[in-house]
Order: sequence, then structure tokens, then C-alpha cells
Amino acid sequence: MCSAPAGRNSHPADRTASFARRSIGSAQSGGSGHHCSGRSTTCSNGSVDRGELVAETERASDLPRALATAERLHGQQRRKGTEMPYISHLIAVAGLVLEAGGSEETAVAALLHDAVEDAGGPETLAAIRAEFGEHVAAIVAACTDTDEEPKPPWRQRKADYLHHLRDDDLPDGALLVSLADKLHNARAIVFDLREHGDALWERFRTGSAPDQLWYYRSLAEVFARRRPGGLADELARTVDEMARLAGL
Ligand SMILES: [Mn+2]
Repeated sequence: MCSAPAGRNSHPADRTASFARRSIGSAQSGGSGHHCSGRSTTCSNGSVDRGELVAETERASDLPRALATAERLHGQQRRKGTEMPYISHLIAVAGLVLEAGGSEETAVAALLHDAVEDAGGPETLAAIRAEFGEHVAAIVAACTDTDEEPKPPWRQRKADYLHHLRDDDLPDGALLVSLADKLHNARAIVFDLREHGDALWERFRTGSAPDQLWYYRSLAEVFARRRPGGLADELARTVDEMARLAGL
């Protein structure tokens, strides 16, 4: 349940099948319109040969593969109530994870953290396990509050997730991904409250500012206790600002 639910423009099963069928290497397809000749990694105009740069990056890191996978899974989705591509949220959460000192493996999980809930359910989780390993899959599973469709009632789902965050056996990195996810969502709410005022709340399933404030205040309390530090402090400050703007 790390997600702010996105629009669904294609059937989740279609995306999952596509994800499972395509090879990892498809991340390299597509062209920039720029071509260099020869084996050199640097072109005469100073730019780097794209093909070799991508190949080099993919040897060094799972992040490009995870980003390509996230793009395939969420590519048609938009951020709630906006035209913003959903992938912007996933890139931002992965960035927050890395800035907070998280491992590359945790950042990979951050890129995929909404995939099970919003892009294919258990089949997608199995595909993530096969391609990125048990630990990444465990973090993604821990960030998923439900793979049921339709989703259970909002308040119960959130209460269950808050309870789940207090578990002692969460995989390493799960609290960091969840915290980064909540911080990015909270920042987006604050930004949109400044931009659109109270009309913002109509985007949410509950449509209720007090419900959202209850949820974000509860999250801030849990993270302050379970993962204290700069990111948890920033979430608390952001929730305070959300409350101020909402007049609550
Ligand atoms: Mn999310």
C-alpha cells in the first residue's frame, strides 16, 4: 500500500503478461536520434556513445533494469488527479532512498514498490522475485497493503497497514522504502493544497481531509519510532504543514 492509487488504463493482467514475456534487454531498445561511429565511448562532439554507455551501466547496476521494468508496468498510469506520469513518483521514491543512504537493492525495490498493488498482483510479485531476487520481492510485498481487487474499505486497509509497519520481522529496507513513499506522497499533497486548496481532497477515495490527516499523522508517529532520522523528521514537518494548510 505504498501507493497513491493511479489511473488504470489497461488491464493489470495484460501488463503482467507483457512484463513476464519480455526480456530484460528490451530496456536498451529505442533511439535517441544521435549516432556515433566506431568503438569509442566518446564521440567527437564530447557526448558518450549511447549503446556502450547503456551496456556499461547495466553491467554495474540493477537500477536501469528496474526502471525499465517499472516503466513497462506503470507506463500508462498517471498520478492521482493529474496528467503526471506515475513513474515520476517511483523515480522520486528511489531518489529519496539513495539520498538517505539506502542500498542499490533497496532503491530497486523502491522503483517497483507499487507494482504488485497497482500493476498485476501476485503474478507481478512472482516475476519480480524471478528477475530481481528474493529480498527485493520481500520489500515490495511488505509495501503492498492489498493485492485484492476491489480493494477492501479504506480505513480498515490503512489501519492494517499501520499495524503491519510495527511488525518486528519486516525485511531490511522495507521501512525506508515505505517512509520515502509516504514522504513523497505527503509532499505532493502539500504542493497541491497550495495550488488547488481543499478541492484536492476530492481526489482521494475517502474525500475527507480529517481521514487523510489521521493517516499521515499516524504514519509520522510510527516512522519517528521505528526509523528515526532526517527522513522521518521531514515527514513529520510535511504532515504539520499539511494540517496547517487544511486548517486541521
Ligand atoms: Mn507509492
